Amino acid sequence: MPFTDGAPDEDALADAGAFELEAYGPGQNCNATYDLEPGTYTLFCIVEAPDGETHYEKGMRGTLTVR
Ligand SMILES: [Cu+2]
Repeated sequence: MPFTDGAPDEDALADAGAFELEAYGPGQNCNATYDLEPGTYTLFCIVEAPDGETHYEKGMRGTLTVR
């Protein structure tokens, strides 16, 4: 994962083809549609919590498989 000392390495993310989704608040649902090629995608949140850790570090991440 392109993180350095907990902070996202935005250049490495861009080089890896990362793109940003709209932010959603607690309890909200994502109703957007994305045109993705089949494959495995890593989802993670880089919002920084009040304690300085990113949500990624707190476990806000997952995998999406498009078939
Ligand atoms: Cu988050």
